[in-house]
Amino acid sequence: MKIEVVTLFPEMIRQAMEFGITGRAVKRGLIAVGTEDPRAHTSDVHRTVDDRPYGGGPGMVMKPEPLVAAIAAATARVPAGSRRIYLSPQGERLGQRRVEALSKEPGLVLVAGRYEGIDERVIATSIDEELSVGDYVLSGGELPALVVIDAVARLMEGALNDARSSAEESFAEGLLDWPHYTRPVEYAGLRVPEVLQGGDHERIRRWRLREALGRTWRRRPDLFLSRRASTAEEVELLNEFLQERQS
Ligand code: 9WO
Repeated sequence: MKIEVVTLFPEMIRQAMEFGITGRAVKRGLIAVGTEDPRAHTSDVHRTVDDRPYGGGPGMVMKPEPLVAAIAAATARVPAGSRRIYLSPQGERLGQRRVEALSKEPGLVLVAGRYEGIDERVIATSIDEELSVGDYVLSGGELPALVVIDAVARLMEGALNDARSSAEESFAEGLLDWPHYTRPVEYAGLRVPEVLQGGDHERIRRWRLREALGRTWRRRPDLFLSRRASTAEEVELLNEFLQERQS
C-alpha cells in the first residue's frame, strides 16, 4: 500500500516511520510512505503557505494554491482512484471497521492541516472525505495521519511477527482486551490468577473471554450493543462475570 502525507512538517511523518510495527511494515515493503510539503509549491520569496481569514478573527488559514498543488503532486504518486483524506475534527469518526476498509485500499493521500484550518475550497476541489480520530482539537493533522498509518500498517499481511488476528484473537472481536500478566507471579501484593498459571488452554480461553465480555459490558456498553448478537457461551460467561463481581 502506498501512502502519501501532505504536510508542512514532513519530518514528523518520516521520523515516525522508523519505529515499531510501522517501521517493520515499511522495511518489509508492506507499506510505502511518502510526504509532500506545500511549501515546495510556493514561488514568493517568503514561501507563504498561509493567509489571514476572510471575515477577520485570530489565526491564519492555509491558502489554496500551494496546498492544492501539493495534493496533486502526492496524488500522482499513488495508484489511480486512491482516496484523498483530510484529517479534521469535522470528519466522520475513525473506528476499527473503517481502519479495516482503509487497509484494503491500494493507496491513500492523507492531508494534514495546520493553523486554524484550510481554505474550504481545497476541501471542495481536492478532498474526497474528512476523517476524525477523536473529538478533540490538536495543533495539526500530522498526529491523526500517523494514527491512521499505524492502525492500517499493523493490519497488513506479514506486519506482525506472530500469526495473530487469525483464529486466536478473532473470538474477542469487538470487545475490549482481557487483562495481561507476566512474571513475577506476585507483584505489589497482587498475584497472577491461578487459571493463567496452569496449562488448561480451554479454561484459559474461557477466562479471557469472560474478562473481555465483562470489561466491555461495564466500561463500554456502547461497544457491546453495536456488536453482533452474543453466542450462548458469551451470555453464560458474562452472567458468570457479573455474578462473581456482584452486579
Ligand atoms: C482551531 C481553532 C481555533 C479556534 C476555534 C476553533 C478552532 N478549530 C481549530 C482547528 O480545527 N484547527 C485545526 C488544527 C486545523 C486543521 C488541523 N488541526 C487539527 C486537526 N486539529 N485537530 C485535528 C484532528 C484531526 C483528526 N482527528 C482529530 C483531530
